[in-house]
Amino acid sequence: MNVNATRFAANDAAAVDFFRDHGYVVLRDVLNEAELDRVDLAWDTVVAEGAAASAIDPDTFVQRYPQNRDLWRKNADFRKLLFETRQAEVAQQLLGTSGVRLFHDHAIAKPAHASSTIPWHQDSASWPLDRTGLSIWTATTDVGIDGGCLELLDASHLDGPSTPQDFLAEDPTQGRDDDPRLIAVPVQRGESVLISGLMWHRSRPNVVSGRRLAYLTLWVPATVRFRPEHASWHPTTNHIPVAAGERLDGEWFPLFGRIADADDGEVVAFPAPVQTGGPSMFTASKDIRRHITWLLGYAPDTPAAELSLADASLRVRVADECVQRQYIDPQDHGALLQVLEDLQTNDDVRRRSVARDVYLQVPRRWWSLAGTRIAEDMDCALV
Ligand SMILES: O=C(O)CCC(=O)C(=O)O
Repeated sequence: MNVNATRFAANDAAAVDFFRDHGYVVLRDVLNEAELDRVDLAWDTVVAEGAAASAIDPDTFVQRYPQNRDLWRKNADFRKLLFETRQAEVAQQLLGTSGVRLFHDHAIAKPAHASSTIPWHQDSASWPLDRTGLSIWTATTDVGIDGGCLELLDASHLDGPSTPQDFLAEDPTQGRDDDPRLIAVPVQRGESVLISGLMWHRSRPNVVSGRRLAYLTLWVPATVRFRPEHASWHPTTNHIPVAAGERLDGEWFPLFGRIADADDGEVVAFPAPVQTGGPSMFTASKDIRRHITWLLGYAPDTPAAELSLADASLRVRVADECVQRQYIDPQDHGALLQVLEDLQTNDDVRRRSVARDVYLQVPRRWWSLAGTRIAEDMDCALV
């Protein structure tokens, strides 16, 4: 595999050319030592609060919910990292615009020997926006090739927008591994990887040591417009106060610099996700609810609150019914109950802490234990 060996100082003008040509660039000192320490401390606080809110121990919380979003909205240190560092200025410089908006921030941990693969994807395929932008990815430790570093397809931003990737539908080990453009981007603490929203990238598990914490801020040109049909499933859509087609605005998307009509650059349009009929990350929660509604014989329009998995007796009814209809072996009754409880916890953690089971481990277990067979029978019954 090719390994990146090119890095620039954050204020080096040559970085702009490299970014334009390659779709990524590694920069030193976007965040200084004190700011990196602040990321680590703030992350520990956010994790401790999220774990306590859902009565989970912090290590388990990070393993199950390695991605945590909207950090600057819930933590004063992450707020400082957004407003008092050079991240916005660097984003603006690389995008070549008079201003940028934050789309959102987040962090992804890959604890040693307890993480998985984030499959190949282009970030801006899941942004409900009409322009691409860039992400600033900063790890707070050295991250080597086996430590869960970013892997990219060099210059693949020039391929343009592709169909949004469905992490539940695709085998994460497949895809683009044979592409000769594949390049690993190991980093040292204090280096940031900036990637175009159109860049194909992934990260594999951290199989060495440490917790591999990456802090990310996602930036878009200040002229960007809301395009809901592009990716209406993205959770930030709920925070966008403007109408479709209008310029992005609102307190969730702070503006740095200014909006200049002259910056109205190239519009990107992504095709809609492909529906394969199998499990899909775009519809997983709704699909699982439909499975349960059908399985228990409720009307399709039954309000979600009446079929809440927070109700332990409902979970038992689902598992009993699956045994009864021979969707599962009786010996898997306990495993299915655990999946149902974990689905409920995922939902609880997402609502309380905006943290996510980024590898979709629990929905995968639902489909492999019972969901696939329920869906098949449901489809036959509905024909
Ligand atoms: O941090 C990682 O492991 C992957 C990040 C990534 O793929 C993303 O945020 O789009």
